Amino acid sequence: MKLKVASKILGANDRLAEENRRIFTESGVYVINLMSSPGAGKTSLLESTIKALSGKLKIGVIEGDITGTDDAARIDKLGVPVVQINTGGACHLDANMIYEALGDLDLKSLDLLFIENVGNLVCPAEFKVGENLKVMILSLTEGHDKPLKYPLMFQESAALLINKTDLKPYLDVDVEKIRKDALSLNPATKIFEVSCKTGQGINDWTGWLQTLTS
Ligand SMILES: Nc1nc2c(ncn2[C@@H]2O[C@H](COP(=O)(O)OP(=O)(O)OP(=O)(O)O)[C@@H](O)[C@H]2O)c(=O)[nH]1
Ligand SMILES: [Mg+2]
Ligand SMILES: [Zn+2]
Repeated sequence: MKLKVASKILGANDRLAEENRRIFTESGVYVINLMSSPGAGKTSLLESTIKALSGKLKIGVIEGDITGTDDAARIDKLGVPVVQINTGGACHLDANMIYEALGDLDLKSLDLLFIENVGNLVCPAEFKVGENLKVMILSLTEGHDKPLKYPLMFQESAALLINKTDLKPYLDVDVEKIRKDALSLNPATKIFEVSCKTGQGINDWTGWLQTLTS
């Protein structure tokens, strides 16, 4: 009985995600659902990406947080359209939350929309929101054991950004193991080693984004 209820709820979410997908396609906007643990660098990556693609792609952002507007304020400073969703306790975004935010964005004016999910390495990967792709960040400070402990997000993501590479000299972390385990879970995943602090690797990432949206 309990399993039946859970699958019904997911079914309803999937249907609404399809509706969001239809709206995005009609508007000609490419949508990326960006996921990671709290603090891995989602907003920092968006800041670096927006700066690097300024004048090349028109970017918008939906920020998801349990509470507060700090992340939206960071994006707003860069002059990019942004909507903040507060989930009021929920630890992931779902399709309905995104649907309700869409009225506050001029989708037709955008090439690329990022949805920054709530910081959480587990359930954001379970919910479609209408995105073209899911992308995740793992920062080096989280450790090399994460792909095998939290496999779903690695399986679901078309790209994995390994962030905070500037901290490598200070950490006992095996980057090759992260790569190997992530590829064993999802052989098609694209891996980028980046530092949002130094800018290392950001051009490879934004180059890939441009191929997706061209
Ligand atoms: N050393 C270093 N610090 C980084 C890097 N990227 C992000 N940070 C720092 O990590 C902290 C968290 O970064 P955010 O971008 O806010 O992380 P987030 O994933 O958006 O966090 P939540 O939205 O709270 O889940 C900040 O203090 C950043 O300055 C990096 O490449 N190197
Ligand atoms: Mg953030
Ligand atoms: Zn959740």
